[in-house]
Amino acid sequence: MTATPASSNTQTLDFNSLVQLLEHIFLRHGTSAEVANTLALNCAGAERDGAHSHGVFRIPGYVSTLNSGWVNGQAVPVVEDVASGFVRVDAGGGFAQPALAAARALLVEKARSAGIAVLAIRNSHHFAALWPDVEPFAYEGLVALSVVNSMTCVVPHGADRPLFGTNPIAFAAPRADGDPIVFDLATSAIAHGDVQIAARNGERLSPGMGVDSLGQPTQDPKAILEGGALLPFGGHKGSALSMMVELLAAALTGGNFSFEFDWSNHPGAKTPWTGQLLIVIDPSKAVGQNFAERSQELVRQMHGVGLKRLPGDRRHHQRAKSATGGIELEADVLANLRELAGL
Ligand code: NDP
Ligand code: PYC
Repeated sequence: MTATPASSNTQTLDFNSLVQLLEHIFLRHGTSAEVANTLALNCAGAERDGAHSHGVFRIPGYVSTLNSGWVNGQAVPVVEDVASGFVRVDAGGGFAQPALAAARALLVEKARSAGIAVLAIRNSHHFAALWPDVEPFAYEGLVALSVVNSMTCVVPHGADRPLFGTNPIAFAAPRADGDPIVFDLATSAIAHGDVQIAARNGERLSPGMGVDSLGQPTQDPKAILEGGALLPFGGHKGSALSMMVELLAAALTGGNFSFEFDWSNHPGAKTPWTGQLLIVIDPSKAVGQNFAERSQELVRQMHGVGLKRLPGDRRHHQRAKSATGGIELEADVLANLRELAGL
């Protein structure tokens, strides 16, 4: 494992070294080798791309969850071929990413033959960024959309108590010249992970993100975390999207709504036990010009009207930077990871 000092309080690791370190942690805390590899690649990829709210910041939460017995780190997903365009997976109370990996080949085969295919994952825990689940499809020329619901912490627009999760939506589409177009956004005004990071760093939030335990607007992340709640982004519009995520990721898959699970008997549990839906489309079935050329034209026009940053650009830029300069971690964070790995 190579780590070089970047400055007095940061160290730099290459991607494979970080993956290995994270694999050690997952294995040491009871996952199978396959689950350890899948989660380590996911988490290291998020850190590499600068998606800090779902990179190594999440490792203590994974560990406390595994230790609490809330998630099955050894689960073997059961894949069901339901129809020409529909695949179901029972994740067995394990993580969603191994369930996706187990069903992926069948899903792609169906999308390529039927033009569109749905993957409905249930009985699953998703604690990660969502873009890693969709981006690889776009590199294969497919369009992919995914939604996952999380845990009750968002007040629906017009209500006075939390019900929805932070419920992200991720989308990926190929384009002719360049990285795929990818966006991945929580339907809450801010991801729960970013509220935790702000609280840790003693920062205040922008207005309109959350309420305190009395339902009063607050910019204090601790007040949101300690009995308060988040708001949807964009008022009634984000709230409608969050409702859609609950319907697609839970009602349609057979998973739990964000308000349906009770982890109170598992102190340390952090991973939402819900469901996830993916829709994969083969654009070669559509009429007209090559889709990737059309998406490139859209990007060209967006740049033409002055757009400097597409969604996904920041992550792709950070990925390229990490490939040459390595992944920088705070020395105390790296020391904690090594301790969790027993190294
Ligand atoms: P952000 O608000 O940081 O970003 C949302 C999207 O907008 C990204 O695609 C981002 O691209 C893009 N973007 C951001 N700023 C700009 C800009 N100025 N111009 C153009 N595009 C921009 O993400 P969220 O805080 O909403 O979510 C963070 C993460 O949390 C996501 O990965 C999400 O999946 C995850 N999450 C996971 C949950 C789970 O249950 N597993 C629950 C909730 C959230 P870029 O990536 O390049 O910055
Ligand atoms: O950041 O909102 C979030 C989140 C919930 C579950 C995993 N991440």
